[in-house]
Amino acid sequence: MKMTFRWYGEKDSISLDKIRQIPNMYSVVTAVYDVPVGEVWPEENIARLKSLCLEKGLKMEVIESVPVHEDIKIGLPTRDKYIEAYKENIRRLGKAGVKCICYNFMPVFDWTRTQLDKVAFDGSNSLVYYPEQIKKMNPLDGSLSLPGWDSSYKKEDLKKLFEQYASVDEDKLFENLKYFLEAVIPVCEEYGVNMAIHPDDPPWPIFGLPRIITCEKNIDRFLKLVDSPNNGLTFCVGSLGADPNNDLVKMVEKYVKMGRIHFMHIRNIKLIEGGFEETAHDQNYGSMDIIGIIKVLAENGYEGYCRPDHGRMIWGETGKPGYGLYDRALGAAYINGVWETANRLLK
Ligand code: DNO
Repeated sequence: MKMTFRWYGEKDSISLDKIRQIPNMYSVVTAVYDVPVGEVWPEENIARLKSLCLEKGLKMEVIESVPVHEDIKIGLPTRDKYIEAYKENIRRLGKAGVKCICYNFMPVFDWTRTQLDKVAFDGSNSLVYYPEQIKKMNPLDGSLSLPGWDSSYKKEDLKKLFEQYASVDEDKLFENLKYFLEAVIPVCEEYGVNMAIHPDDPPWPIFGLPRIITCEKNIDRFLKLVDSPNNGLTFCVGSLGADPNNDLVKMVEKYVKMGRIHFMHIRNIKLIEGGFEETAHDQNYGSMDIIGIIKVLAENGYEGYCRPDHGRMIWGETGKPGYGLYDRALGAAYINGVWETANRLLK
């Protein structure tokens, strides 16, 4: 398993100098952030990111994300031009040594939380999803701003998008995903890049928009859309784990045996009725069987990438919600410890 850390590029307040000091750090997970969704990333931007990483002894083998344009998800005729641009991005990234691209197929909204700074018993704060809060949220009234959301949307754009999605149900979304994968996976095969879809977070429909990467049945369906090893998963524990019906240890075991997990996002959440609170990564802080998951990865010789996912804000740190340095570094250290122990016990 290769340990990685998300880095938001040169504008990130967390420097590569800090990231490289986290034990066992292998690669950054980054992206070209200043190009609009659907456009081709300039080769010099990719090369610059890579050389900044290499200077610090870090690789740049994982990209999160190359975002998928909404026209592709909706299935508009204009999707073909965005798919061509996506293919070109895969080629350019593959040539630059990128091995894994994390992306998602969630309509309009990426990860969704109802509060970003819920104070916990120990004075730390973290992201939460409370059902009573989500009921009061209306994305169309223009008042919402959350870190996972594309803030460039104006109220009118959102309204239009919701109208366009009115005819897109789960089956249609699957169909559009298949169309996209059939075009991009051959390029991935040629350039040695793995596509790793990120599950929907949370794994249920929000604001009336469909969500499909939510459970074992749907992931099975997804993997068959294009049955290639390059068509795989980002197995995000906190996303899939928000639905208590998902048996994560069983799912990880199944998909790692199939060679279809390319990237692990590991974090813990505490489940509450209809929602969850993000916690420290450690097993006993939340409801996820973090140890059980890492154990099956070890037993199956997992060689893909892993990153500590969202951290809490601790020690007075402020910054991008979920993406501070300290708690994610503690998360990486915890994951390293469990991973090393699991491997030692196998010998
Ligand atoms: C949240 C992240 C997601 C993820 C995208 C991938 O913290 O895990 O925003 O990057 O869904 O496209």
